Amino acid sequence: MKIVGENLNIMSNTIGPALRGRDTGPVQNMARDETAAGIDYLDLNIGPARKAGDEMMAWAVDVVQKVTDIPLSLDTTNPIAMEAGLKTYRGRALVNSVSLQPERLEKLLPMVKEYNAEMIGLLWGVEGMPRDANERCLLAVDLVYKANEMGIPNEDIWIDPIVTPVSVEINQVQACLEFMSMLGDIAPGCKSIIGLSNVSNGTPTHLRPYLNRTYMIMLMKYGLYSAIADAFDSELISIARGEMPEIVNLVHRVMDGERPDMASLSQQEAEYVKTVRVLTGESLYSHSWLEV
Ligand code: THG
Repeated sequence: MKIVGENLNIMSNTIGPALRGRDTGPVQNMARDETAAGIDYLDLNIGPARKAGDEMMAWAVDVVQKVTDIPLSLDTTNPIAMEAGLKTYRGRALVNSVSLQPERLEKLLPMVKEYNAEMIGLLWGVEGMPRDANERCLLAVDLVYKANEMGIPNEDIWIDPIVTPVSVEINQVQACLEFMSMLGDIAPGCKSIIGLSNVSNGTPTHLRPYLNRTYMIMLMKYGLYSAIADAFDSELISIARGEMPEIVNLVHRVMDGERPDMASLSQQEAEYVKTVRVLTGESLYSHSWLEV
């Protein structure tokens, strides 16, 4: 599995001011540290960037590509900033992201083609957030068709079903799992990607990695290709690299209905099992789910 490092983002307390103040040091240090952590892509997230977004993105791409060779995912909702980033970047970018709103499609699909980029197809429709797996399928088919019409092949499209916090709506957490199990049939050859940390938004910081790691393993059962995730969660990176097959296997067995004897498990195994039960909806989410 591929990990796209999420840490270079404008919401961060150190990176936000550095991006706005064009302060090279913190931005390049973060790019170096994420690269050293072993990620596969680096998400460069400047947000909506309404004010001079094009200058900010061009500057950020320039300073980041001086210190790392890993491919960049350009993350902004501002199409002018996106184009400035594509112009500046020497590599093959991942455009993050193209949703189904007509004005975004019209601007971004030709850009993906012109700059020979790859794209994240975000399943956000004209009416907003899809409500279940079926609505996600309809949006995915529509988006892939429109990208194909523009000459963008399935292999260059990474579908993002939009992950939402477990503390908000457990049905949406399951809808993404169900959608992932159908994606191969409805859009053969397309890749998949999720914003993994979204699932633990609103959860106490020290508990977030449990939800993130377990949900990634659950999605891997259905062939998840990549996740935008915390580059500094070393256990998560190990899982993505296939270095923790026993834990992956345990999570998948519990998803299939196996009920292991909790007393026979290590603490680590027990934590994964409890977390699967929260994410399948079998146990109710509360901040103390690991203790019960
Ligand atoms: N899909 C796609 N792109 C995305 C998302 C997605 N880009 C943005 C986001 N979602 C993924 N990136 C992040 C980045 C940081 C966090 C969550 C998702 C995060 N940060 C901590 C916080 O806010 O508490 C810490 C911030 C910090 O670094 O200080 O949770 O879904 N295509």
